[in-house]
Amino acid sequence: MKNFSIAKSRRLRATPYTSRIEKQGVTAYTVYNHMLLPAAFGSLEESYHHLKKNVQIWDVAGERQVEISGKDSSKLVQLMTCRDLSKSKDGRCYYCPILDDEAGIINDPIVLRINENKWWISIADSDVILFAKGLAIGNKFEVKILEPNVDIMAVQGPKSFGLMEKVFGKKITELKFFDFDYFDFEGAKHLIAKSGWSKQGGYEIYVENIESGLKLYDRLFEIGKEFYIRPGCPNLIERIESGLLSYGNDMDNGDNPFECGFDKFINLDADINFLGKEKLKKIKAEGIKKKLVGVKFDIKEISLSKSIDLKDESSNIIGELRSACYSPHFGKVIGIAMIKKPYCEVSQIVKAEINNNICTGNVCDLPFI
Ligand code: THG
Repeated sequence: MKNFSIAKSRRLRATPYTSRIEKQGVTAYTVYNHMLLPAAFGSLEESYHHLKKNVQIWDVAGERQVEISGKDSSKLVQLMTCRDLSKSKDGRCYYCPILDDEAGIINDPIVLRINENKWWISIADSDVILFAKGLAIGNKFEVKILEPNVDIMAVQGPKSFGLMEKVFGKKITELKFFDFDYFDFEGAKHLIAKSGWSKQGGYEIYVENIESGLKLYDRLFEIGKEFYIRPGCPNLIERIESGLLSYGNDMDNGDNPFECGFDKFINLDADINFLGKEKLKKIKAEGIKKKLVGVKFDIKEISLSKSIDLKDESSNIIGELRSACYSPHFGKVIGIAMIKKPYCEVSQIVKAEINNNICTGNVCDLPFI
C-alpha cells in the first residue's frame, strides 16, 4: 500500500513533544482531537515486544482535557455519563462512557475528579467540549468549560515502575491503579496517574508546566537507558490483544454502551440524572441487537483502514470487522467486530474478504487475553 505524508498546519496541532519525537524517529502519525498522535516508531511488532519487556515514553498529548469547574460542574459531568459518580473521590480516575439522549456513545474518556468543583475529562477522539458547552448553555449551568494546556506523557511497560521510582521516589510505587496524586520534579508539581492505554502497567503524567515537563521528558530518557527505554506510542497490537477499545474505530455514536460491553459502567438504579437513561432502560428490557466481540482468523497479515463486512456461511452479512492486527501471541490475526444477534456467540463462524481472499474466522470473547 502506498503511503502519503501528512500536511501539517495550525489546525492539525503539534504537541510540545513533537520536535523531540521527530528527532527520535517517529515514522507515522494519526490525528487525534485535531492533534498529531504518533502511530509508529518503525516496526509495530518490534515496538510491541519492547513494550511488553521494557519501558516506553509516549507523546499522548492528543488525549486532551476538557476542564469543567464551578458550582454545577458535578451536575454537568454526571449528566454526560451513565456511570454513577455520586460517590466519586478526589484523586481518582473513572472510565466513563459519555452518552447522548439516544444513549449513543459520544466518547469514552477517563474522568479525573480533581475536586468536587473541578473535573478533567481526558477525552478520546471527539469534540466533547462542544457537547459540554451546549449542555451547559441549555441547562443554564454555572460552569466554566475550557481546554487547559495539559499535555500527557505516558510512561508504559513493566520497567516503568523502576524508572519512575528513580525520578520521583518510593511514594510513586505506592500509587494504586487509577489513582492520581501530585509529585515533585525539581520544584515543579506534576499530576501523575497510574493508568495508560496499555495493559503492561505504567503512569500518565499530565504536564501543565511544560518547561518542567520537557526537562522531565529528557531526564526520563537519560535515566531510562539502564531500563532499555525507547520512545513509543499506543501500540495497535498490544491494545487489541488487551481489549482496550478505541473510539471511532471499535465503537462510535451509532453504538450504545451495552453493545460495547460497558455494562459495569452503567448505573441505571442509582438516583442520578444522565442523558439516555430512559433509553438505556428500554434497551436493557428489550435486549441489545448487536454486540462487540473478538474474532480470530488463521492468517498472518491484515491492514485495516475501514471496516470489512463479515458474513455467515450462507453469505448473509452478520456484522463488521472494525479493528484488526496480526497477533504474535496467538500466531494469527485477531480483531474487534460488531456482530448482530444471534451471531455474536463464541465459535460462530464468520467469513471475510481479506487480502483478496475469502477467509474463515471464529467469534471469541473480549478481551482476548
Ligand atoms: N489515558 C488518558 N486519557 C485517555 C486515554 C488514556 N483518553 C482517551 C482514551 N485513552 C480513552 N479510552 C480508554 C479506554 C480504556 C482505558 C482507558 C482509557 C482503560 N481501561 C482499563 C481496562 O479496560 O482494563 C480500566 C477500566 C476500568 O476498569 O476502570 O484503562 O489511556 N489519560
